Amino acid sequence: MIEKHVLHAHREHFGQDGQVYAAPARVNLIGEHTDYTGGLVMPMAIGFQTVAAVSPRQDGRAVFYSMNFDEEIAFEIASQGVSPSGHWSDYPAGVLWCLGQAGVVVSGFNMTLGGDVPLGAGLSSSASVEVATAMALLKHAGATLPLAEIATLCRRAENEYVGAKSGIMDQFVVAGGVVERAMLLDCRSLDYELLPLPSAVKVVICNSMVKHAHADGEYGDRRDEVESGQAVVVQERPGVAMLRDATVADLDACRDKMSEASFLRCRHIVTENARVLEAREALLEGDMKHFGVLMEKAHVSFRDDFQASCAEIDTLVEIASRQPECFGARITGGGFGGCTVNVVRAADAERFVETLRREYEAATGIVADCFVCEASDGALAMLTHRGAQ
Ligand code: GAF
Repeated sequence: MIEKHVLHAHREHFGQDGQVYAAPARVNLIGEHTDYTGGLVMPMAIGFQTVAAVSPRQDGRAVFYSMNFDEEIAFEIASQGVSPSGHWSDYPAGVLWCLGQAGVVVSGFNMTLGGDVPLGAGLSSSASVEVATAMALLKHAGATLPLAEIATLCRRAENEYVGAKSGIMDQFVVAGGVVERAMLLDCRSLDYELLPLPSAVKVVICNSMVKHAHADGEYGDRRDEVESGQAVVVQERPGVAMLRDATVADLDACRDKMSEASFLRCRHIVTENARVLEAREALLEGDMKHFGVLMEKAHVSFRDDFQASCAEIDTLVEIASRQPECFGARITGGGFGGCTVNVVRAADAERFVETLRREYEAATGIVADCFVCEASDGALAMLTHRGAQ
């Protein structure tokens, strides 16, 4: 459906037929702010999509057209340097730049980008654009790359071109997610395991409608606090190469050598890595009650130690936790607004959404957007399935 829409827009805008490539959004079930210290995360791809339609042009130029912004940006591929402008086009242009850095020769093209991923909601609209662009440009260039390289390249575009200091979770699951599976990703080795999600539960995402400012400010501040705490533990504790290797006892032993903020942020991460492993066990045993308890603990740690929640999100989590059909609820994504993720009994998902929306509006005056989701294919699996049709 979205693909047809984007193909149509491509034809209207460029007067050419295009080839389409898609990438989903993602939600993280548990494992927040652990990715950039080599930790563990458990996200899944979800059914929102960015679609990139691409067709060749002969003059060596890159032309990106965004349906969302109804705007075009064009430049000579050969002259492209790192010149981010705080514009939507930084994301696809960053991917083009990284492909060039990786030695992939991309000739002139027209690209239309469209889709339905909610922007700024914490569902990774940026990784979705990056991965869709990478898939389209790789095909256009007649090149292929394995999952880990696609994810690394797209992360690099975000870190080095756009200037947002994110980890690798979003790009990895957006590229590599699989239908009906959550992904346990080790962000140090990039090894991953696909874990079946019971069909008796649904994942409900609820947008607090409080926007987070991802590329600037608070995410970067938290990351700086974490990294300075990590530097202390690595220096002080033998065998600790990254925060991933540290225990709470290691942190306690270094507490007076770091700021209180760094100590608390690092404690969140160390305990969160342990919760992800426990959540894996719970999923494998089909014990959603235990999974839900871990989600609730993760939220408390995010709120109190990481201090990156906000009043509206806490209200959503508190309302959700009171509902008998809800196994667990927590903030998801970078923090400071955005969405909550809720694991609920499938049969009662719609009722859960109604209650959550009604009570949230009564408490805050804000009407939340809620989505009942299933784990979807990532960009690579979508391509494989399309090829097989
Ligand atoms: C954002 C980042 F992009 C991810 O890399 C990750 O750090 C996440 O916030 C927090 O877990 O989505």
